[in-house]
Amino acid sequence: MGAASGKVLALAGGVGGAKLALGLANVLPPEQLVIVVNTGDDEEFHGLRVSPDLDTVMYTLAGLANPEAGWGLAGESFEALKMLSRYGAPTWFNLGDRDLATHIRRTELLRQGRSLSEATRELCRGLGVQHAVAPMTDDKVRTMVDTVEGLLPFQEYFVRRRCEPQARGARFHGADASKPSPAFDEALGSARALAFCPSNPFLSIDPILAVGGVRERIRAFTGPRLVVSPIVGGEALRGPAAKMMREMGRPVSCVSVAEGYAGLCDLFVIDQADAAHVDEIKALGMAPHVTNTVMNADRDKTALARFVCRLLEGGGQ
Ligand code: FO1
Repeated sequence: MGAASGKVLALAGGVGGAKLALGLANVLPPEQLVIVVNTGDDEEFHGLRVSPDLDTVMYTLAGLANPEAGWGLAGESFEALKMLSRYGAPTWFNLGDRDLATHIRRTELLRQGRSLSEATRELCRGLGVQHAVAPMTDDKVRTMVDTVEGLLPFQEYFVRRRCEPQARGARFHGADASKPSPAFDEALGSARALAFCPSNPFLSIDPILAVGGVRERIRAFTGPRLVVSPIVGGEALRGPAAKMMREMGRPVSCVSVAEGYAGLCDLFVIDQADAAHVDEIKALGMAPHVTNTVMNADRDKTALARFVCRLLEGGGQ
């Protein structure tokens, strides 16, 4: 990334986040990038600690992710799950045979007293991931989706109920008492730039912002702060972001996303399909930048990451 020094702090959750994280890892050397990941989706299944967004980022950076699903491992089998089902265990959350090894190892490390940050470092080492991947916090924060049926734990809403219950918002249990992980804390103090990946703002980014002190520190962050909109042409590329916006009575557009980032973002990247919205984004006090943000192929991820890095270097477009 030219002569720029210092790290870019990327905030990510879910599949869209992992895609841009991979692009950034293709463009920036390990000493210039730290990827901080949402852990509000974490859950315990069969006595094992599962950290879906951390795993999605790790597997994506390791080149092991299932490209169709976006989560889990490519070429996965589910024999252990079938066996669990024979024993009457609930199997609505699809844990693959090889994926289970990740959760077994993480759980063992946590039981030995290691932090989630340390466990993640060890898992990344095993997978050959060279860029720093860290949880948002080592404390327990759990996303609860506020639905017309009441509060639902994130995976219950997302996987078991397929995002069907009408949502009114989300709460992040434990967030008030939580603190940023050591890598996040350090990056908030020393990174030269900050990028919000195109992740669901309510379910993937808000939990990161809810960690103790994080929102205030990002408000006060002195380097450039950039957001890539996860809403393209009035729809979410995947996941329930657009459905949730509708249910919460907000227009489904990149402008609604931008409104949520007021005071936290200087540069707002939107897709060509949304070029008509640049003036509304300017009116929110952010500099709009238009490019292709749809990341199907690896070259799209790298191209978007290059665009982001140029903006963060002050090169503009
Ligand atoms: N998502 C699903 O839609 N169905 C699943 O059965 C499922 C299993 C799963 C197992 C391991 C893992 O790391 C992720 C998994 N996910 C599954 C994805 C995950 O629930 C969501 O993608 C994230 O939490 C949202 O960002």
